[in-house]
Amino acid sequence: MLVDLDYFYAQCEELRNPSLKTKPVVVCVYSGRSKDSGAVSTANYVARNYGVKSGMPIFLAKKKLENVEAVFLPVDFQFYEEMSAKVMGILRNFADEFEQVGIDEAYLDVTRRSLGDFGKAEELAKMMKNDLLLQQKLTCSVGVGPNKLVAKIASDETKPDGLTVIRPEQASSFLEPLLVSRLIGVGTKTFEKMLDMGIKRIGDLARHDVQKLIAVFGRILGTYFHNASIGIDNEPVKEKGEAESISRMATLKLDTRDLSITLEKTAELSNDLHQRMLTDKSAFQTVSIIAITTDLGTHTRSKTLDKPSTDVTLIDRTVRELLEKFLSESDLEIRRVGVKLSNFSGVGKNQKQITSYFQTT
Ligand code: DGT
Ligand code: CA
Repeated sequence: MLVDLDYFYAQCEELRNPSLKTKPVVVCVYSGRSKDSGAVSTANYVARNYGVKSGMPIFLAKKKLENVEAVFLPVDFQFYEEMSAKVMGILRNFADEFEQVGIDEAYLDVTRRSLGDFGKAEELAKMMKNDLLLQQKLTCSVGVGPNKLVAKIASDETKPDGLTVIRPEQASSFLEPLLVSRLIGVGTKTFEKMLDMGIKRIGDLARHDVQKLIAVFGRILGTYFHNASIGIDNEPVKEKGEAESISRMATLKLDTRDLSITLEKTAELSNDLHQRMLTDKSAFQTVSIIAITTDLGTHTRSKTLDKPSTDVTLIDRTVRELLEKFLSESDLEIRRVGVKLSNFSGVGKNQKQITSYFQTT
């Protein structure tokens, strides 16, 4: 089962202000460069009816909602993370195995508790949707299928507040008419390439010779596309451990051994990491630098502090110390530099982290 919360950030906003429900609501990531610069993170379905979409520039969303009483709000990750943690706590109770993906999605393996019966799995999905609505006043869209791949695509079939059940014997006929771009791994470029090969729908992909797919996409991807097209997927639902570390890397403008040039770059990286850490409400105890030298060698130096910290100046001080040490031990020039924080503790440690949209590396 794949559970995907509907218009998640905007639904969270409606939750704390129910009067928004009837209005177009647009949640924005403001870049701060000018008043309306930035992008739409998500919008409720009222706003979507006017053509507003995730990723769209804010000024364009405003244009689409001209003369309409629309509400534009800045993102409040902390609130969405709190809601997400509550939701995931409820969903977990319905699964034999549980795997959260991103802030508002999770896979639930319900094979054992439904005894492999799709009718029972459907009942379970209805109960889960009901619990979520009663306890958190949130709606979601659910796909039930023989594996993760089919469940995920099924969850996108009916939105919002949908439930689509695809039994094993229905999987290939369900997939057949859908565009190949519905498959994970088929982005714009791959889609264009497939169109050139005469492959538009998943059924076309299924009929395409697997050896030809391998010739074009390589063995791993070619085999994956072939299996996916006929609904085969053996990936287990499994709990992902917490990220043990977070890191940021950047390429220097010039290869260098200059400490201040390198520190200028690492300061940007540590700022970014610090922001991310505050969102996770966690504290680091180990700081590392990663230096990729002109010979493409990777060198790491680490220091573990006496106690956990959330202090960005302490990151910078430790990075300086480690860089000085590295430069004194090596005579190579640095091409790419990175900062890594690890050994986390803190209240957010068991919370899942923000989706990859917001990660810069
Ligand atoms: P849905 O599932 O179609 O009803 O709508 P959402 O809004 O839940 O979309 P989903 O599941 O793809 O993404 C979950 C959250 O991630 C969403 O509420 C806001 C954020 N997000 C999604 N796409 C983008 C994007 O293109 N840019 C930014 N900044 N955030 C995004
Ligand atoms: Ca969603």
